[in-house]
Amino acid sequence: MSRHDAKAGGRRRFLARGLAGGSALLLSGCDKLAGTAWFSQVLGRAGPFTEAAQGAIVPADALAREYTRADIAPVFRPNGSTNPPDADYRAHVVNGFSDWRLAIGGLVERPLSLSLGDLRGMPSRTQITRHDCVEGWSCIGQWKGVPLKALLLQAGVKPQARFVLFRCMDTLGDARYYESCRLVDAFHPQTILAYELNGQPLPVANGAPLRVRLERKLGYKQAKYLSAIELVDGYAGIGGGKGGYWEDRGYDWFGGI
Ligand SMILES: Nc1nc2c(c(=O)[nH]1)N[C@H]1C(S)=C(S)[C@@H](COP(=O)(O)O)O[C@H]1N2
Ligand SMILES: [Mo]
Repeated sequence: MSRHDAKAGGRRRFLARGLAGGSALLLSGCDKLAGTAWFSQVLGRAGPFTEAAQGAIVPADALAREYTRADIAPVFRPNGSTNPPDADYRAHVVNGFSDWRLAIGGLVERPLSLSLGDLRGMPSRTQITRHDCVEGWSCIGQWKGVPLKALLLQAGVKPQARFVLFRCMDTLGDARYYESCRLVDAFHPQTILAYELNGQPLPVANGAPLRVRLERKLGYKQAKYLSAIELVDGYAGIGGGKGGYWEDRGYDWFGGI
């Protein structure tokens, strides 16, 4: 088996396990499609799915697979920043996040400032999903949080807005972490701002007090330590201009799985 074939097989398995409901159907579909030249090229990509590649195969509102309680890993492996050194973040840890607020602003009709209590008081969604890090590991955990859609509807997204930007409180190396996604990903039913992991308040190592879950995307898109959400019409002027901390360092912006 050539290196290309091995990669293609990996991508097929990745795809087959990724989607709710139609897994078997998708698997056979992929097996068939794998014989065609264009699809082999897609499968043979070294990186994650780009927007065009994923869009050609599955609709934007397709659900990520959800698992059962028996599948939950005993410890959800932390990665990247696990104990941010930033002074403002340390102060939040010391006072149990009681002064912390999530700001929602930018291109919205009604900017919001929400405490953890405000968020916990809103209708929630709980989901058991698999997190896939590009470094080559996966972990299944149960997340509880507020659907981002509900917050965006409350804030009122202005027509010029095209992307949702996530601001984080941790400095990793020389820059603060940040991320962004399309509006269609932000409105996806499984996109939540999680304040609980496996039935407990979100641990510091996994992004306390609030982190994003974008279940159709790779690990680096799951921004931890949120401080603000901004609706923007582009991200070229933000950070290194590529839409995220790891994107500025060469990773694909779409990061689809
Ligand atoms: N703010 C922030 N978010 C982040 C990171 C980070 O370093 N800082 N690392 C990313 C990466 S690469 C992964 S795999 C996941 C890890 O989440 P976990 O610590 O809950 O496993 O968070 C992502 N979100
Ligand atoms: Mo990651």
